[in-house]
Amino acid sequence: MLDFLFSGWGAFWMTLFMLVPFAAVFYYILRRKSIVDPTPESTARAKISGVEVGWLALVLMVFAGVNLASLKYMPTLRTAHAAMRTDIQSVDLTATSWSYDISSRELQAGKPVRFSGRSNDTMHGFAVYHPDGRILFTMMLMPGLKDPTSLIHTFEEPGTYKVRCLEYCGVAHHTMRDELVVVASEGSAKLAKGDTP
Ligand SMILES: [Cu+2]
Repeated sequence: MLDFLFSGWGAFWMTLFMLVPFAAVFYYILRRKSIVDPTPESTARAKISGVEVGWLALVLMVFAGVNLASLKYMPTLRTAHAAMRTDIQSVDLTATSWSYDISSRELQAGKPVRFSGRSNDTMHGFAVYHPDGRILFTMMLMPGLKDPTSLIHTFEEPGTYKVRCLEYCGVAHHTMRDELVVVASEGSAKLAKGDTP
């Protein structure tokens, strides 16, 4: 069931479903004012402004609350935190039609990786997929930039992560693939063997 919600059609039906309450309220007001009682509104002005202020306050509170609660999920903040760590791994990559030159294809889980990418000829992408098929992130590599495009990501689990180009770059674009192998970090490997940390 949950898997369906994360598919394209799932998202489509969920969006439609979320519009149902709005449609119902809209219909209710329309019907009340055009069929049940078409006379001018009898509610006192003062009462309406009180309701409006309360409503506005509620909306602002929800807005501020949701934003504050979701701050920690912002990629920029995660990146800033990861960039401060001293055990960061660096990977330089260069895209040339239709392959990648990657400085290291073996990475450790649990330690941030800074990907710095360039393109030698045209626009390329560098998208990394979790072994279960989820896309983790994608980078857009533009040719002719002075500095590399960079992004920091921390792999949580060991496994083979597929890389694909997600920017159309010519006739062999679909063959532009690679792989990264994420291994358990030295620290976690010790723990797995049952040693004390
Ligand atoms: Cu491509």
